[in-house]
Amino acid sequence: MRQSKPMTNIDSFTHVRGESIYVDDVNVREGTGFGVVFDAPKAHGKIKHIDYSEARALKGVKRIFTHKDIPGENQIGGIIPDEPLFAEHEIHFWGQPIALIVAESEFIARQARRLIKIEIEDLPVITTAREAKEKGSFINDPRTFELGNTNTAFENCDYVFEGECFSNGQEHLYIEAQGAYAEPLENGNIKISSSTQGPTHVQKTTARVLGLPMHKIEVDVTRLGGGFGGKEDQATPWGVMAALATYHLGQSVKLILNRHDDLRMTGKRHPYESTFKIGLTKDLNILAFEAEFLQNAGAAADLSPAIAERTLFHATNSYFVEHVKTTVLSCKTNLPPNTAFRGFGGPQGMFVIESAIAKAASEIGVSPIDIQEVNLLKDDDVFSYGQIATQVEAGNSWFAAKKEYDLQQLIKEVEAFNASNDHFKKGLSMMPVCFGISFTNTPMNHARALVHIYQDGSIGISTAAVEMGQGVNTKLLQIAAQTFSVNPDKVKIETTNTTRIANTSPSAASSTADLNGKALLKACFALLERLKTVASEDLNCEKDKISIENEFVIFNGKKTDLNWTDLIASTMLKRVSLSEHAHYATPLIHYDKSKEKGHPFAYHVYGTSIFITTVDCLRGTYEFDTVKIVHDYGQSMSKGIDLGQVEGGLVQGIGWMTMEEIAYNDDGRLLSNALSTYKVPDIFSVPKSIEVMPLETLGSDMAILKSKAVGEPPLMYGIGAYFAIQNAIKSFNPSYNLNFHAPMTPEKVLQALYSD
Ligand code: LUZ
Ligand code: MOS
Repeated sequence: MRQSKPMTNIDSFTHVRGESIYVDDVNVREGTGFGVVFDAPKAHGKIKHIDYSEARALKGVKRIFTHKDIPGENQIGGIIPDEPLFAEHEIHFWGQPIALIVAESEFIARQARRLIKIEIEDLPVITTAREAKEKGSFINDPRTFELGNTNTAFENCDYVFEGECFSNGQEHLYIEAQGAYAEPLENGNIKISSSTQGPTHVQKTTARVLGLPMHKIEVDVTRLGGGFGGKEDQATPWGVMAALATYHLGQSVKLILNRHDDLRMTGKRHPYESTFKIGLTKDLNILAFEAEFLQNAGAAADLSPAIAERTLFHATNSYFVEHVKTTVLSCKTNLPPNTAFRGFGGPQGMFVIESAIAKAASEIGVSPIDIQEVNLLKDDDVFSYGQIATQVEAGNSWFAAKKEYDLQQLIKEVEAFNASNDHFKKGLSMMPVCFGISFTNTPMNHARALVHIYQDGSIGISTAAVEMGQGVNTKLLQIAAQTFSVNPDKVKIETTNTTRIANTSPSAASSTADLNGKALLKACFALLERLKTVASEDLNCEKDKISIENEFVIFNGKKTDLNWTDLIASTMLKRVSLSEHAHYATPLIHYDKSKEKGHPFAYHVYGTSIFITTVDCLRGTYEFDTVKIVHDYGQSMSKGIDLGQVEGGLVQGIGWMTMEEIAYNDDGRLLSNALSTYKVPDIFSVPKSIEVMPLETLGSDMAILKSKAVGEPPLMYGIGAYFAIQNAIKSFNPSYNLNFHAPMTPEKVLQALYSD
């Protein structure tokens, strides 16, 4: 295989020129209707009456669709069927869709929305997970992972500490809001262009709501302006609504949410309220760990059960703990159904054990770093879910970070700074990360790829991978170009389309490049075999000494006269297929939910970050001087793209831990409902320096070209931000009582600086 030259992201050119196509850029047909969703103006209640008459009478309104217009099932719930597309008699969250107004323009549809009158009889509103637990309001049954016996283990501990922990939700804030465009095809077929991570989910749910077979619905995705999990399941309703209107009107319908509607109607990362108990021996070995996670699921299941599961999978992060008992409860509240968000419950789990370690360190009078280091996972250790750890890079990344970044020197500098500054204090923290790669739901771990070599030698590739800015299309293109050893400009990545690649898993779980890339690799190898057969016939030589390099056939190490274009033409003339559709399913993985044991992950990704922050102790503001990371890329196939994922994930994680504060009032209304009231990291709040050192490793055979999944793991480096700030506070105010209530906003920092 030809050595890869570093490739720039293939979307760079159209991105910077503003020529990239998103859903809102799809050419609309004449007569297209424009949709606006009418949503619940209360968080919980009975619908007494809705008067659509004035809205219907507005000039330019085509039609208003409600649950009564649904020919199939009014149901969009994936894991649990508990979520209607349109509310019927009750509403369960503020922003829940009740109707779709379709008009000649979006402006008219918005005007019509203001003319709808609704009467609601209020019902009690639950906004927090704890309150839901007290009232017995749950999505499903709790899950518990157990290893060893925590009861007896705590008795053998020299130290036992308990505490509480809260982490807030997080808005995805994809730059491109949710949206879809549906158009009628012949015979009642419908095509949906969707901004979704899961085209099959949109297709399947549309078929269910319309009462049609799946083959009548085609879903096409060019690219997304960001997803971050927010479009894994929650891109679906908008596609379904647009298709429903198209079904009735026989016309195209476009539905693009504006930012306010999107913020109000869609779910976010799950807030978690948790309690922990940690037991250590004198030599700081964590012998036992218990946690109860209360997940604020919102008003319907959505992906909450799967997210809850991943919390348990990551509850001990990068550490080996001999005795573990962790329980998660998905609590049903009157918030929009919370959903997938980069890390998928993993970050929420890891924040709790890091909090437990911080608390233990503070009580014992050691550095958290001492506890973290003693407990790092090693080869052959067992996770609480039964998987045996192999090719563990926890210690390697940790000690590499310590050595390469000279931790002792960094600590000295922080101490020296703090000794000589009264109003600014620095804080340092370390954060190891271990993240499991695979959908935790084993049956989802498969993918297909379709490769056409056209008769002129150019190549078209279809997979289930959805490009959402993460660079997966660049990786796929690179895989094909490298495998065939052709110039990358011979290869085109087609849109993601359910008629070319069916029954797909969403682009999620950091697994998109692995699953689709492996399927693509199989398809390319199959074609390459055929091409070599043809070449051996044409050159009259042995096939096993043939290779293709730089668009020429090589025989026995020597370049022949037969080039790629001629070889393809010859293959075509010989009536040998130039197309291949290949399937890949992750080998070895399995999981038994009845025992909560198995081997759910293909492999784990590891890494370690070091944070240094400076807190302004008059204002409570902070900046990050530096974040230094050692990251386990395996053998990175695309260094620029992978670095982009690490930097982006890190900053998103810092945002979650420090400044992004979602607020609902007691009535369940979103207060942080605009970008003026919800603060995300900008260029001024990113660390002054970010250094990322690749760990020298072999990578995993289960990773595409040994290049490990990189989408989600780096987000969890951001958890270090919380503890770095906390350490700075502690050096200003030694009587500060550690608490674990993220995000650590400047307001909270200020309170902590002057608390006693
Ligand atoms: N989505 C999903 C995910 O459906 N299952 C998963 O395990 C997962 N993990 C991370 C992110 N998205
Ligand atoms: Mo996901 S959180 O859509 O990988």
